[in-house]
Amino acid sequence: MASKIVRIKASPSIALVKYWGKSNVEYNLPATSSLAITVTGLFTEAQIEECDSEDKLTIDGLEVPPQRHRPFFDSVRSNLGVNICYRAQAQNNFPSSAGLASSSSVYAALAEGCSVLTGKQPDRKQISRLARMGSASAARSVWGGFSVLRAGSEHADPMLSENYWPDLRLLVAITSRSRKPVYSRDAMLHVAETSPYYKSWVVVAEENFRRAIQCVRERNLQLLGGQMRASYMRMFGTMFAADPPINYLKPQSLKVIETIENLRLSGINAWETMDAGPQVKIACLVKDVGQIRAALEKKANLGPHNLIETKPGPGPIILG
Ligand code: 2P0
Repeated sequence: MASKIVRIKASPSIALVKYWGKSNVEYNLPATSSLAITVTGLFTEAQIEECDSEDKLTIDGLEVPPQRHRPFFDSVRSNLGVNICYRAQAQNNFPSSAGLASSSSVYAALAEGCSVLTGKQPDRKQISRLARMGSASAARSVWGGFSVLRAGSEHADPMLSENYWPDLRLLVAITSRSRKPVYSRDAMLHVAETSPYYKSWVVVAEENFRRAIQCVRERNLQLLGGQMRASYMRMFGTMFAADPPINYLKPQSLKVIETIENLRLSGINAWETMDAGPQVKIACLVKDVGQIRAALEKKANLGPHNLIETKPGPGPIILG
Protein backbone atom coordinates (compact mmCIF):
# COMPACT_ATOMS: atom_id res chain seq x y z
CA MET A 1 0.00 0.00 0.00
CA ALA A 2 1.27 3.50 -0.82
CA SER A 3 1.69 5.33 2.46
CA LYS A 4 0.91 9.00 2.95
CA ILE A 5 3.25 10.96 5.24
CA VAL A 6 2.80 14.26 7.03
CA ARG A 7 5.16 16.28 9.23
CA ILE A 8 3.82 18.52 12.01
CA LYS A 9 5.41 20.88 14.51
CA ALA A 10 3.59 21.55 17.80
CA SER A 11 4.51 23.23 21.08
CA PRO A 12 3.76 22.38 24.71
CA SER A 13 0.89 23.90 26.61
CA ILE A 14 2.18 25.25 29.92
CA ALA A 15 -0.59 25.69 32.46
CA LEU A 16 -0.91 28.87 34.51
CA VAL A 17 -3.79 27.19 36.36
CA LYS A 18 -3.52 23.41 36.52
CA TYR A 19 -5.39 20.38 35.32
CA TRP A 20 -4.77 17.78 38.00
CA GLY A 21 -7.10 14.80 38.29
CA LYS A 22 -9.69 13.16 36.05
CA SER A 23 -13.47 13.25 36.19
CA ASN A 24 -13.54 10.24 33.87
CA VAL A 25 -10.50 8.01 33.54
CA GLU A 26 -11.65 6.02 30.49
CA TYR A 27 -12.34 9.15 28.42
CA ASN A 28 -9.52 11.14 30.02
CA LEU A 29 -11.74 14.04 31.05
CA PRO A 30 -10.22 16.61 33.42
CA ALA A 31 -11.53 17.10 36.96
CA THR A 32 -10.31 20.69 37.14
CA SER A 33 -10.39 23.60 34.69
CA SER A 34 -7.03 24.75 33.38
CA LEU A 35 -5.75 27.88 31.67
CA ALA A 36 -2.56 27.61 29.64
CA ILE A 37 -0.19 29.17 27.13
CA THR A 38 1.07 27.33 24.08
CA VAL A 39 4.69 28.51 24.05
CA THR A 40 7.32 29.37 21.46
CA GLY A 41 10.82 27.92 21.57
CA LEU A 42 9.97 24.42 22.80
CA PHE A 43 8.56 22.08 20.20
CA THR A 44 7.89 18.55 18.99
CA GLU A 45 8.40 17.61 15.38
CA ALA A 46 6.42 14.54 14.42
CA GLN A 47 6.29 12.50 11.25
CA ILE A 48 3.13 10.45 10.86
CA GLU A 49 2.34 7.93 8.16
CA GLU A 50 -0.39 5.46 7.47
CA CYS A 51 0.52 1.78 7.66
CA ASP A 52 -1.34 -1.49 7.34
CA SER A 53 0.17 -3.44 10.24
CA GLU A 54 -0.18 -1.97 13.74
CA ASP A 55 0.15 1.44 15.41
CA LYS A 56 3.63 2.40 16.47
CA LEU A 57 4.80 5.57 18.23
CA THR A 58 8.35 6.50 19.13
CA ILE A 59 9.28 9.61 21.11
CA ASP A 60 12.93 10.63 20.90
CA GLY A 61 13.67 7.18 19.50
CA LEU A 62 12.02 5.29 22.39
CA GLU A 63 9.02 3.13 21.57
CA VAL A 64 5.90 4.04 23.54
CA PRO A 65 4.08 0.96 24.95
CA PRO A 66 0.93 0.22 22.88
CA GLN A 67 -1.36 0.43 25.92
CA ARG A 68 -0.31 4.10 26.30
CA HIS A 69 -1.09 5.21 22.73
CA ARG A 70 -3.96 2.80 21.93
CA PRO A 71 -6.85 4.98 23.24
CA PHE A 72 -5.58 7.83 21.06
CA PHE A 73 -5.24 5.94 17.79
CA ASP A 74 -8.50 4.01 18.43
CA SER A 75 -10.26 7.31 18.96
CA VAL A 76 -8.81 8.70 15.71
CA ARG A 77 -10.19 5.68 13.83
CA SER A 78 -13.64 5.75 15.40
CA ASN A 79 -14.10 9.53 15.28
CA LEU A 80 -12.68 10.16 11.84
CA GLY A 81 -14.26 7.02 10.34
CA VAL A 82 -11.03 5.49 9.05
CA ASN A 83 -9.76 1.96 9.27
CA ILE A 84 -6.04 2.43 9.12
CA CYS A 85 -3.02 2.15 11.40
CA TYR A 86 -0.40 4.82 12.02
CA ARG A 87 3.34 4.89 12.42
CA ALA A 88 4.60 8.04 14.13
CA GLN A 89 7.98 9.34 15.18
CA ALA A 90 8.14 12.36 17.48
CA GLN A 91 11.25 14.29 18.38
CA ASN A 92 11.33 16.95 21.11
CA ASN A 93 13.84 19.83 21.19
CA PHE A 94 13.61 19.77 25.02
CA PRO A 95 13.82 17.06 27.72
CA SER A 96 10.91 14.58 27.49
CA SER A 97 8.91 13.32 30.46
CA ALA A 98 10.60 15.86 32.70
CA GLY A 99 7.79 18.27 33.58
CA LEU A 100 7.80 20.30 30.37
CA ALA A 101 4.43 19.08 29.08
CA SER A 102 6.01 16.96 26.32
CA SER A 103 2.90 14.80 25.99
CA SER A 104 0.86 17.93 25.20
CA SER A 105 2.96 18.80 22.14
CA VAL A 106 3.38 15.17 21.04
CA TYR A 107 -0.34 14.33 21.04
CA ALA A 108 -1.33 17.70 19.59
CA ALA A 109 1.05 17.01 16.69
CA LEU A 110 -0.34 13.49 16.28
CA ALA A 111 -3.98 14.64 16.37
CA GLU A 112 -3.26 17.29 13.76
CA GLY A 113 -1.24 14.88 11.63
CA CYS A 114 -3.75 12.02 11.68
CA SER A 115 -6.51 14.51 10.80
CA VAL A 116 -4.51 15.82 7.84
CA LEU A 117 -3.90 12.27 6.62
CA THR A 118 -7.64 11.52 6.47
CA GLY A 119 -8.11 14.47 4.11
CA LYS A 120 -11.44 15.16 5.89
CA GLN A 121 -10.56 18.48 7.56
CA PRO A 122 -12.21 17.98 10.97
CA ASP A 123 -12.77 21.24 12.86
CA ARG A 124 -10.28 22.31 15.53
CA LYS A 125 -12.56 21.29 18.41
CA GLN A 126 -12.65 17.78 17.03
CA ILE A 127 -8.85 17.77 16.71
CA SER A 128 -8.69 18.98 20.32
CA ARG A 129 -11.00 16.10 21.34
CA LEU A 130 -8.73 13.58 19.65
CA ALA A 131 -5.64 15.09 21.26
CA ARG A 132 -7.31 14.80 24.68
CA MET A 133 -7.49 11.02 24.34
CA GLY A 134 -3.68 11.09 24.10
CA SER A 135 -3.16 13.58 26.93
CA ALA A 136 -5.64 16.08 28.30
CA SER A 137 -3.09 18.90 28.19
CA ALA A 138 -2.68 18.19 24.44
CA ALA A 139 -6.28 19.31 23.93
CA ARG A 140 -5.00 22.82 24.80
CA SER A 141 -1.89 22.59 22.58
CA VAL A 142 -3.97 22.35 19.40
CA TRP A 143 -4.75 26.05 20.00
CA GLY A 144 -2.14 28.78 19.91
CA GLY A 145 -1.95 31.62 22.45
CA PHE A 146 -4.06 31.26 25.60
CA SER A 147 -6.46 28.34 25.86
CA VAL A 148 -8.73 26.77 28.45
CA LEU A 149 -9.77 23.20 29.15
CA ARG A 150 -12.82 23.23 31.39
CA ALA A 151 -13.53 20.54 34.00
CA GLY A 152 -15.37 17.65 32.36
CA SER A 153 -14.97 19.07 28.86
CA GLU A 154 -14.10 16.89 25.87
CA HIS A 155 -12.13 19.61 24.13
CA ALA A 156 -10.19 22.75 24.95
CA ASP A 157 -11.31 26.19 23.77
CA PRO A 158 -9.26 29.09 22.50
CA MET A 159 -9.25 32.05 24.85
CA LEU A 160 -6.96 34.79 23.49
CA SER A 161 -4.52 34.98 20.61
CA GLU A 162 -0.76 34.71 20.91
CA ASN A 163 -0.54 38.48 20.29
CA TYR A 164 -2.91 39.51 23.10
CA TRP A 165 -0.23 40.23 25.70
CA PRO A 166 2.89 41.17 23.72
CA ASP A 167 5.22 41.88 26.65
CA LEU A 168 4.44 38.68 28.57
CA ARG A 169 7.25 36.12 28.77
CA LEU A 170 7.50 32.66 30.30
CA LEU A 171 11.04 31.74 31.30
CA VAL A 172 11.65 28.02 31.58
CA ALA A 173 14.30 27.12 34.15
CA ILE A 174 15.60 23.61 33.54
CA THR A 175 16.80 22.24 36.85
CA SER A 176 17.17 18.59 35.78
CA ARG A 177 17.11 16.79 32.44
CA SER A 178 16.27 13.38 33.97
CA ARG A 179 13.02 11.63 33.19
CA LYS A 180 10.57 11.98 36.06
CA PRO A 181 10.23 9.08 38.51
CA VAL A 182 6.40 8.98 38.31
CA TYR A 183 4.41 9.84 35.16
CA SER A 184 1.85 12.60 35.69
CA ARG A 185 -0.97 10.26 34.74
CA ASP A 186 0.03 7.74 37.42
CA ALA A 187 0.59 10.54 39.91
CA MET A 188 -2.88 12.02 39.31
CA LEU A 189 -4.60 8.68 39.78
CA HIS A 190 -2.58 7.90 42.89
CA VAL A 191 -3.39 11.31 44.38
CA ALA A 192 -7.10 10.91 43.65
CA GLU A 193 -7.09 7.53 45.39
CA THR A 194 -4.96 8.31 48.43
CA SER A 195 -4.73 12.05 49.12
CA PRO A 196 -7.15 13.44 51.71
CA TYR A 197 -6.67 16.86 50.08
CA TYR A 198 -7.75 15.81 46.59
CA LYS A 199 -11.50 16.51 46.98
CA SER A 200 -10.95 20.02 48.29
CA TRP A 201 -8.37 20.67 45.56
CA VAL A 202 -11.00 19.96 42.92
CA VAL A 203 -13.35 22.46 44.56
CA VAL A 204 -10.91 25.34 45.14
CA ALA A 205 -9.23 24.94 41.74
CA GLU A 206 -12.31 26.39 40.03
CA GLU A 207 -11.99 29.66 41.91
CA ASN A 208 -8.32 29.95 40.86
CA PHE A 209 -9.38 29.33 37.28
CA ARG A 210 -12.14 31.96 37.26
CA ARG A 211 -9.94 34.60 38.81
CA ALA A 212 -6.97 33.85 36.56
CA ILE A 213 -9.13 34.19 33.45
CA GLN A 214 -10.06 37.71 34.50
CA CYS A 215 -6.42 38.60 35.27
CA VAL A 216 -5.27 37.45 31.83
CA ARG A 217 -8.04 39.44 30.15
CA GLU A 218 -6.89 42.51 32.07
CA ARG A 219 -3.20 41.69 31.46
CA ASN A 220 -2.68 42.00 35.23
CA LEU A 221 0.44 39.95 36.00
CA GLN A 222 0.51 40.92 39.67
CA LEU A 223 -2.90 39.38 40.34
CA LEU A 224 -2.44 36.53 37.87
CA GLY A 225 0.78 35.57 39.64
CA GLY A 226 -1.04 35.04 42.92
CA GLN A 227 -3.50 32.68 41.22
CA MET A 228 -0.68 30.82 39.47
CA ARG A 229 1.15 30.32 42.73
CA ALA A 230 -1.96 29.13 44.54
CA SER A 231 -2.69 26.67 41.73
CA TYR A 232 0.68 24.91 41.62
CA MET A 233 1.23 24.99 45.38
CA ARG A 234 -2.19 23.48 46.02
CA MET A 235 -1.57 20.87 43.34
CA PHE A 236 1.70 19.96 45.07
CA GLY A 237 -0.20 19.93 48.37
CA THR A 238 -2.36 17.08 47.10
CA MET A 239 0.80 15.16 46.20
CA PHE A 240 2.56 15.72 49.53
CA ALA A 241 -0.53 14.40 51.31
CA ALA A 242 -0.78 11.26 49.14
CA ASP A 243 0.20 7.88 50.53
CA PRO A 244 3.03 7.39 49.72
CA PRO A 245 3.72 11.06 48.93
CA ILE A 246 4.95 12.25 45.55
CA ASN A 247 7.62 14.93 45.37
CA TYR A 248 8.77 16.45 42.07
CA LEU A 249 10.76 19.25 43.71
CA LYS A 250 14.56 19.17 43.49
CA PRO A 251 16.94 21.34 45.55
CA GLN A 252 17.55 23.56 42.53
CA SER A 253 13.79 24.02 41.98
CA LEU A 254 13.62 25.47 45.50
CA LYS A 255 16.62 27.72 44.80
CA VAL A 256 14.81 29.09 41.75
CA ILE A 257 11.59 29.63 43.72
CA GLU A 258 13.48 31.42 46.48
CA THR A 259 15.29 33.64 43.97
CA ILE A 260 11.99 34.59 42.34
CA GLU A 261 10.44 35.33 45.73
CA ASN A 262 13.35 37.64 46.55
CA LEU A 263 13.03 39.38 43.19
CA ARG A 264 9.36 40.01 43.97
CA LEU A 265 10.31 41.50 47.33
CA SER A 266 12.62 43.87 45.45
CA GLY A 267 9.74 44.97 43.22
CA ILE A 268 10.16 42.74 40.15
CA ASN A 269 6.89 41.31 38.86
CA ALA A 270 7.90 37.65 38.41
CA TRP A 271 5.79 34.62 39.31
CA GLU A 272 6.79 31.00 39.16
CA THR A 273 4.79 27.88 38.45
CA MET A 274 5.68 24.18 38.26
CA ASP A 275 4.18 21.06 36.76
CA ALA A 276 4.70 17.35 37.37
CA GLY A 277 8.48 17.65 37.33
CA PRO A 278 11.36 19.70 38.76
CA GLN A 279 11.42 22.52 36.17
CA VAL A 280 10.24 26.01 37.14
CA LYS A 281 8.49 28.35 34.71
CA ILE A 282 8.47 32.06 35.45
CA ALA A 283 5.87 34.48 34.10
CA CYS A 284 7.28 37.98 33.78
CA LEU A 285 7.42 41.04 31.55
CA VAL A 286 9.98 41.37 28.78
CA LYS A 287 11.58 44.43 30.40
CA ASP A 288 12.56 42.35 33.45
CA VAL A 289 14.01 39.32 31.66
CA GLY A 290 17.64 40.49 31.87
CA GLN A 291 17.48 41.12 35.60
CA ILE A 292 15.70 37.82 36.31
CA ARG A 293 18.20 35.92 34.19
CA ALA A 294 21.13 37.52 36.02
CA ALA A 295 19.62 36.71 39.43
CA LEU A 296 18.96 33.09 38.50
CA GLU A 297 22.50 32.67 37.19
CA LYS A 298 24.00 34.16 40.34
CA LYS A 299 21.71 32.88 43.10
CA ALA A 300 20.42 29.59 41.67
CA ASN A 301 23.49 28.53 39.64
CA LEU A 302 21.42 28.29 36.51
CA GLY A 303 23.58 28.30 33.37
CA PRO A 304 22.35 30.39 30.39
CA HIS A 305 21.54 27.25 28.39
CA ASN A 306 19.22 26.12 31.20
CA LEU A 307 17.00 29.18 31.02
CA ILE A 308 14.80 29.32 27.94
CA GLU A 309 12.83 32.45 27.13
CA THR A 310 9.40 31.68 25.68
CA LYS A 311 6.17 33.56 25.03
CA PRO A 312 2.69 32.71 23.74
CA GLY A 313 3.04 31.14 20.30
CA PRO A 314 1.11 29.38 17.57
CA GLY A 315 -0.70 26.04 17.57
CA PRO A 316 0.44 23.10 15.41
CA ILE A 317 2.02 23.88 12.05
CA ILE A 318 1.96 21.54 9.07
CA LEU A 319 5.51 21.29 7.75
CA GLY A 320 4.72 19.20 4.74
C1 2P0 B 1 -1.33 20.75 33.24
N1 2P0 B 1 -0.16 18.66 33.94
O1 2P0 B 1 -2.39 21.39 33.38
C2 2P0 B 1 -1.00 19.74 34.32
C3 2P0 B 1 -0.29 20.36 35.49
C4 2P0 B 1 0.92 18.43 34.86
C5 2P0 B 1 0.67 19.32 35.98
O2 2P0 B 1 -1.40 18.11 32.17
O3 2P0 B 1 -3.00 11.79 31.93
O4 2P0 B 1 0.30 14.48 30.40
O5 2P0 B 1 -1.97 12.31 29.72
O6 2P0 B 1 -4.02 13.54 30.50
O7 2P0 B 1 -1.73 15.98 30.26
C6 2P0 B 1 0.35 16.66 32.63
O8 2P0 B 1 -0.51 15.64 32.45
O9 2P0 B 1 -1.83 13.90 31.62
C7 2P0 B 1 -0.46 17.86 32.90
P1 2P0 B 1 -2.77 12.84 30.89
P2 2P0 B 1 -0.94 15.03 31.03
O10 2P0 B 1 -0.56 20.95 32.28
